[in-house]
Amino acid sequence: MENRELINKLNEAEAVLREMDFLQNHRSAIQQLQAKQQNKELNISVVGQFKRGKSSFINAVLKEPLLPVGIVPITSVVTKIKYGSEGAYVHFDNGNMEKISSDKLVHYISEVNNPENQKKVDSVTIQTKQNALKPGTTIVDTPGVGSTHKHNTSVAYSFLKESDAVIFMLSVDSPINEIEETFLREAKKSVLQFYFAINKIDTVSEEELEQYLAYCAKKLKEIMEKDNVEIYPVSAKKHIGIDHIMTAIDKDLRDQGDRILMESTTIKLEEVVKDALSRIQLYIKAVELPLEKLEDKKKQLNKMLKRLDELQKMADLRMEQQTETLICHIEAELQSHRNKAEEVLSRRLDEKFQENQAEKPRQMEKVLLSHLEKGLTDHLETMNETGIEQLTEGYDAMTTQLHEELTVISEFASEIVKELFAVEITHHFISQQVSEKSDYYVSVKVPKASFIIDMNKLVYLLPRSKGNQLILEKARNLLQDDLERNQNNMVYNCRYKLKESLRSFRGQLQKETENMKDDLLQMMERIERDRNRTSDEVDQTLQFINKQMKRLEGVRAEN
Ligand SMILES: Nc1nc2c(ncn2[C@@H]2O[C@H](COP(=O)(O)OP(=O)(O)OP(=O)(O)O)[C@@H](O)[C@H]2O)c(=O)[nH]1
Ligand SMILES: [Mg+2]
Repeated sequence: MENRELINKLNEAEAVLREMDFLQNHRSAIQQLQAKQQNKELNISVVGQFKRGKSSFINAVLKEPLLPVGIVPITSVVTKIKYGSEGAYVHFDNGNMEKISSDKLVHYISEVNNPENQKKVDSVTIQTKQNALKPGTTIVDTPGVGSTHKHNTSVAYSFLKESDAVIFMLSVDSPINEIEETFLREAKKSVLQFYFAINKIDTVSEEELEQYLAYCAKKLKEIMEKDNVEIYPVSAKKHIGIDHIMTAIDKDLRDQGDRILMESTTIKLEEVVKDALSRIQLYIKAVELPLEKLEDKKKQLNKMLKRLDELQKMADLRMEQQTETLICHIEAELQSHRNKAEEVLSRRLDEKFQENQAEKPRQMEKVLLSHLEKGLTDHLETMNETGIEQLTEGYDAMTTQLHEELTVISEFASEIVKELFAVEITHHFISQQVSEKSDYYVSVKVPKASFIIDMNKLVYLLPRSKGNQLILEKARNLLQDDLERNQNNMVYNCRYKLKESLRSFRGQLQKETENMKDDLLQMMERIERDRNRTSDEVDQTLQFINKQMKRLEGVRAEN
């Protein structure tokens, strides 16, 4: 398709949508595409799971530490870096814009300073004269997907729709996981041009890197359904490989920039038009229904929406039950470890006691305590690892289930529409899974065991056998107390982490179902409003909408 032709299609789609008041979101999506196409603006987004080094990578490209980086999820808003006279601008959700100095960036971009994007920032734009950037090309830092900060994931997912090329950031310290796979599968629906960067190569040997690259190539070809994928090993920290990937991207943009932009715009135009058409079809079907039938459908819809509420409540309840079961399981597992530790360590204390009976109480105390300390530390570490393992497994199972529940609910909603009006509408769900051990920010800590035996000084003055006996008893008590205290602590931490996750799952589940319900109800309301007009008016509206639909179908057919 020629560029001119694409611009004509965009104009045609915009003109059609302009006349349809219930499709104004679709219209503004088209307007954005028009502006990008006209100004030849290309967005290259750096995307991937959190902490893979996306912001560090952009800093390395720009050769200056412009963006905040860190070991916890950092980037919380989309940050666009373009060529232009130096300056940083914050764009707020309400349309306002504020110029800020670059040392203030962190106040808006970072999760810590702007948690859950409380400051309601839509995006931040940084202009720089850095020659790594060509005019018209915007490199975009996006929040990482998959962390417990769910809003970061949604922001990254929605920005895919504005991306023309994607630098997908992976890192040698982790195999490609489900979060990344799901994200990639979604990304390839909206973006055609991919560059895979494998970061942090400074942390592995050449041999390990070879292995990792071979693994990645195989896995990525499978996910992308391609015979070949281009992979670029880099170290953002040590500035290795940055020029290589950027030169490749530059060359592609120089040689094929127009084609990349056109193809990308074509995909996006198709997505918007397809969605708009399904909504028009639904509208027409509903308007054409005889009034009593429409009443009937409305009743059915309300009934089904109630069922949607029930589904949500059931999912919610299941999650809660699962959390409780998991905690009980972890508790039991820790208890059995604790019993074993107590048995083993008591026996060891007894043995040491026997061996050192001839020693003075002070020496006996030293021997017993040093054995106790070592033994306790080992056992507590094992207990802690077991706890984390169980938690990770259980958490994994829970998130997988949540995703399944969400899919069921979403399919149910689509079914409602299909059954009532015979129109396909898809509700898009973001699937997330937090599965890595390193993802536990509320870590299960091993509290230092306290090894001070509060011995009455008199014990040292008692006859050797009596004094030693007392010291053994104290050491045994200490062993029990310490195991108990630590076990309680570990269970408490697991419970806390799980409850927090449950709270955030719930929020998401509720939000998604509410959105879906609102969407359906609004549609229905509108149809009802139109139905209250005279039949002539309705006929006219229908004729008009049918005409508009044909025009929109025309835009689609030639794509
Ligand atoms: N060793 C090593 N560490 C790196 C490299 N690149 C980034 N890091 C470290 O990885 C951590 C995460 O880096 P960021 O750049 O903040 O990662 P991000 O992907 O932008 O993270 P989010 O914004 O939370 O999604 C930081 O501690 C960086 O110092 C690298 O090439 N080598
Ligand atoms: Mg970042």
